[in-house]
Amino acid sequence: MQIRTVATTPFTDQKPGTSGLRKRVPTFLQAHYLENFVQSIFDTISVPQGATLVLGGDGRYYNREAIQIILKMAAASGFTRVLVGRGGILSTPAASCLIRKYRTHGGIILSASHNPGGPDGDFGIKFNTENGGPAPEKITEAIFAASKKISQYHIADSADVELDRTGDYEIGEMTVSVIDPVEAYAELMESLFDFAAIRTLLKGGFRIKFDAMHAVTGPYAREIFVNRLGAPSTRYWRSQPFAGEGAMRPRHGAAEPTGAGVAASADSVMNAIPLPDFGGGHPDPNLTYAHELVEILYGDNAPDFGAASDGDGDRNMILGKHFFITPSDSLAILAANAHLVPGYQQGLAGIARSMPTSAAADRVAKALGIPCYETPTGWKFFGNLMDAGKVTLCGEESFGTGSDHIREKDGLWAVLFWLNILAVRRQSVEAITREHWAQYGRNVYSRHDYEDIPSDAANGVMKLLHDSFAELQGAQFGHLQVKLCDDFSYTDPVDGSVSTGQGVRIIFTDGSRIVFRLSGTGTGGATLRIYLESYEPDISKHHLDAQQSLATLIGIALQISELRKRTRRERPTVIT
Ligand code: VG1
Ligand code: CO
Repeated sequence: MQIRTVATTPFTDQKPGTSGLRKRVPTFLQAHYLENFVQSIFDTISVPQGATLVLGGDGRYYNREAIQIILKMAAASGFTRVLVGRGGILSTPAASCLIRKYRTHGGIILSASHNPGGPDGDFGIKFNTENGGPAPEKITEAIFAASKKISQYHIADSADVELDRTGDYEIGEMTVSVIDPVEAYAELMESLFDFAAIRTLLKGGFRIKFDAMHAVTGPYAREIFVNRLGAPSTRYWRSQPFAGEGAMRPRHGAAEPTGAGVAASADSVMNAIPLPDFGGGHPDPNLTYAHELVEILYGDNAPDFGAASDGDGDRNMILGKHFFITPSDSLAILAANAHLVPGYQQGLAGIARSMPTSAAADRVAKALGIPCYETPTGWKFFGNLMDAGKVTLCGEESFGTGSDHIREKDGLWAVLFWLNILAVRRQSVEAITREHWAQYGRNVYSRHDYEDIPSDAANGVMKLLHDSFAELQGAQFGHLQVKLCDDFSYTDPVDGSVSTGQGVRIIFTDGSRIVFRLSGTGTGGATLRIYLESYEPDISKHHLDAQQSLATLIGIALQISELRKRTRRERPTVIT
């Protein structure tokens, strides 16, 4: 095998954000752009002898081409084997599962998660370390540093590998093992949850609807819900899941129903075929972008349970019949009911949540007598806590929930966790949530996103807030008084590393909070997120709409940030 060394010059913008490097597709299509970043990863992790790499992505536009390039670069950088999902497909949680199962030297996941795909959409790449989790900041910073001084990369001169058929292929000395992307992950799920109980629940007429949003979870959901759990499906899905574009169309050429057809159909999994542009959708499982599912769950003859996942399968949205659960509440409810689930019956070591996530989980941790950790935004901060055995469950307000079964958040895992609880408790999603609030009180919560605003305006808002810290301290707004305002910083209790600038917090004496943060996953302009939380112990007020209950806090947030004036936006792009 011939290895080519190619001279290159650095790009200055390859700084990984909250979750890897994300850019518009045309940026990634520039000559050497992907290669530079991949070489920077390999140079940073210094590939040991005999090392294996996991490789796959969410199937978005440029996934396959990028995989061929990375395979040839892995061969040139001394890997012995690469495990790649058939068709180039691996969900983020499945990649984490494989890294751990086969003890590989980490993995590369190609995804821009919930960002839209297609030729004008986004592409992304992230590196996960040997524990299966996203590379910690010290590694992403080293990769960025390497990318700024790179002068050459190495790539094998070889033919493309057949990605659509499982089996072993050679690139020089390196073996490429094309494996089933679902099998190991589905087995892990069966080891954690009571599949027999869930099967009985579904057989008894409990109706579910899972929206894969034409993203990576389609093949996983079909295998788990339909093939293994017996959820109804009008069509036959081959047990061999996704094997590349077109290879998994339903039998008899039956097209998947769309629009009203989806609602009426008895299919438990909708939008189940991964498409390179996600069918033109925005694969973000929230009330705005997963509106098709929301309409079904809030419509006539609604199913009992609805769920959706994002582009790469690590997020989840949970809905009951005419009912929405915030991800913060979902984390707390899973924790409070974990003893009902086989994989967690031995108890929880602790819980961790990202700073902007509501304190609902803290109340459960307190009741269980276990610690609750507050980390910066991004799953990479949970890894050390899980590796050290300090926490079992983790969650973020951004529809991310997971546990120490892997080192990523895990969308389908959260759905199965809920189904397992429902199979045992035999109550509705709404009844379980209301009972939870009655016991612990309700942490009323909402997030307002102002997407794609000019960076200057966004930075101006953040600067204004910083400059106002002294003035805000102790300030009175109606019946609310500011107890503390700061920019959140975190000292990792395991390795002592410090992360600063993680979001402006304004905490009131009654425990209410406003948090301001700039997104680290966007690719155009800036996205400003405002997180709002107040605590309502009074059960007679639990039925109130969150926006109504939070109106005072929303007003304060707009006032102190001068947001409307500075961004000229009258309202948020997305409210969750
Ligand atoms: C967002 C979420 C964060 C999540 C991150 C990656 O980051 O807020 O909670 O960990 O996305 O999730 P930001 O910086 O845009 O707020 V994923 O599913 O996009 O990998
Ligand atoms: Co994601």
